[in-house]
Amino acid sequence: MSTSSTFPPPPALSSHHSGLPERLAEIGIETKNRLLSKRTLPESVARQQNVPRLPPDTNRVEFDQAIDELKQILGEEHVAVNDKPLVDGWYMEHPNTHDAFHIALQEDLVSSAVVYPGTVGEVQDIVRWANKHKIPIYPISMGRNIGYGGTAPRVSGSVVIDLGKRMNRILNIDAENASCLLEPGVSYFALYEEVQRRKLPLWIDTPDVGGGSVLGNAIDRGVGYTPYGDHFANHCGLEIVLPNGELLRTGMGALPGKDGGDNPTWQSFQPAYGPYSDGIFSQSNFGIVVRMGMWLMPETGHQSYLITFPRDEDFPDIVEIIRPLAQQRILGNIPQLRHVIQELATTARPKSDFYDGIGPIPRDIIREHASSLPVGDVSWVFYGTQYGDAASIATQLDSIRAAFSKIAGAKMLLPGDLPPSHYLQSRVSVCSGVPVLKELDWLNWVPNAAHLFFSPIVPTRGKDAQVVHEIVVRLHAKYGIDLFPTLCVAGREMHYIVNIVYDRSSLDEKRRAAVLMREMIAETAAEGYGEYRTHILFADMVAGTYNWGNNALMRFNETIKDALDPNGILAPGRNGIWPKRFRGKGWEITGTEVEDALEGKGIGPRPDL
Ligand code: EUG
Repeated sequence: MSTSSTFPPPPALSSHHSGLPERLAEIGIETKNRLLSKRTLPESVARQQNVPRLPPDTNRVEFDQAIDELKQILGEEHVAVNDKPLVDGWYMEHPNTHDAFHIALQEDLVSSAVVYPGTVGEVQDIVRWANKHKIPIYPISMGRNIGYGGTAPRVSGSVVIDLGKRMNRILNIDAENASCLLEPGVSYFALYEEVQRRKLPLWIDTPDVGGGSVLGNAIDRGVGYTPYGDHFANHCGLEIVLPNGELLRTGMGALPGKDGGDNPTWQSFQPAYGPYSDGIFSQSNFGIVVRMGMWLMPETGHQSYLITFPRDEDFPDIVEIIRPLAQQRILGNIPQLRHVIQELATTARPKSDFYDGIGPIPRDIIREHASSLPVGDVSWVFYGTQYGDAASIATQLDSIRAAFSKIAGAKMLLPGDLPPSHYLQSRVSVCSGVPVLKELDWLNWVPNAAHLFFSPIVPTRGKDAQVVHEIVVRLHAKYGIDLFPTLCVAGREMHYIVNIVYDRSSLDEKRRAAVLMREMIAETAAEGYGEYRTHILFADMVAGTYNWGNNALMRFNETIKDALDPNGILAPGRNGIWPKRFRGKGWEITGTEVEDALEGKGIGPRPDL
């Protein structure tokens, strides 16, 4: 592998809140060079649409005036108009101007400006400014909601509030309570390093890649892979700027601490008294979360492993075996079940190394190459981790081995059975709370790779899993797209994550990815399955599937939205929730709008274009 530094090294955590820790510096250079050296797109192209893209219902004079006022409030240097060329960058150097993994045109989801508050008070000032000028604002914590929209506002011309750049303090780590209190700009990388620096016997919980915001991921209900992997379930206490500029603390934080201090149980008890309000501030546009408490896990022994299964048809049986193991909590974490195609992709080698034909890589070609890879010619690969002391782990592994041995040919491998470069070694880190970059390797599959997640929730039951799997397989084949399934399986449901990897330089690949998403959302919904999270461009469609009782849920959400945000300034359209000002005026994406945008028709009504 070449490590020649053709590109400047990624930013370091020591100088950038969103940077890479020193321990990953070398890997960061390799990852970046590998990804960027395969790029055929130029770093940027001239923008075709109005620059800057103005907020809706305003003109250039009003916009400039409003921006001048914002600069007076925050300081000139903390407001940047988005008028430069758009640069997609890569994971560690992502833009805050647009969606780096654009699925429509690069310019179809852009901000007018970005603002960098340094304090909670400044976030409140920005919200009041937005209400005064009726300019939509779109908060991001760090902007690494990759595959779900990144930093892009749903309404182009919104002013992005980049919270993380200047609000990135770890406000507290309480080693006795095993909890922390964080600002939006604290990444998994940063939190991990600080816990190590303080030599605390605590784990953090990280998703597959470690650059994201701990706070942002939790309020988007992301997952990780230690026993504390349900991030929203392990948060404790929020501080929120409401759309009218007021400040709210939820949970025990609503009870003032002694002498004006924080409540001593703010990070200890989640719901406190009265309605449990935190939920409505996750995956919503009802408030800007500026502080979050998070539980940390006492460190323990751990053992990662994989289990291979020989046949594609083993899939429903594997799911049936996982269910009781997960319900009994014999499985230590949320395991991942992947298809063997990902053994190829996680080598970081391009698809063209394996197959230079047109269309998806055929099953027999996957088989042929898998045969020479460490796991061999198998079909499904289960990645699990067990926790506790050595004797307990040994007992757990015996139970798990025995359960899966009902599938003929199932085989368990431990990290010592596999080479240092194998993907399982990175699972050892992730599943013990050590954030890494490894998962990005499969973005080398095609040049200019971007990815988009399809994320339905499916019962942990063989026949349900099979229904969704068949829809997904058939539609991927129909649109000629390689299928990368990663199933995060719990005792009663699984997140059936499909990673659609496409070449950003190809309008045709983008179109097929968009149609594939649209049809998968519709077909799975018709069978009763729905997504837990989605890209901003598919939010209306997904929200639209949760329509029981004449859209009772959306009408409830709209009632809350209109009460809290009468001017409709906060992240309009996020998670499919449109404030009154925008509803029914051509913003909702319910049909072929994304595909149409690829023909230059834009997203939403665009009188300014
Ligand atoms: C993954 C898992 C997710 C998600 C996006 C990606 C895993 C990728 C469980 O949720 O939303 C390897």
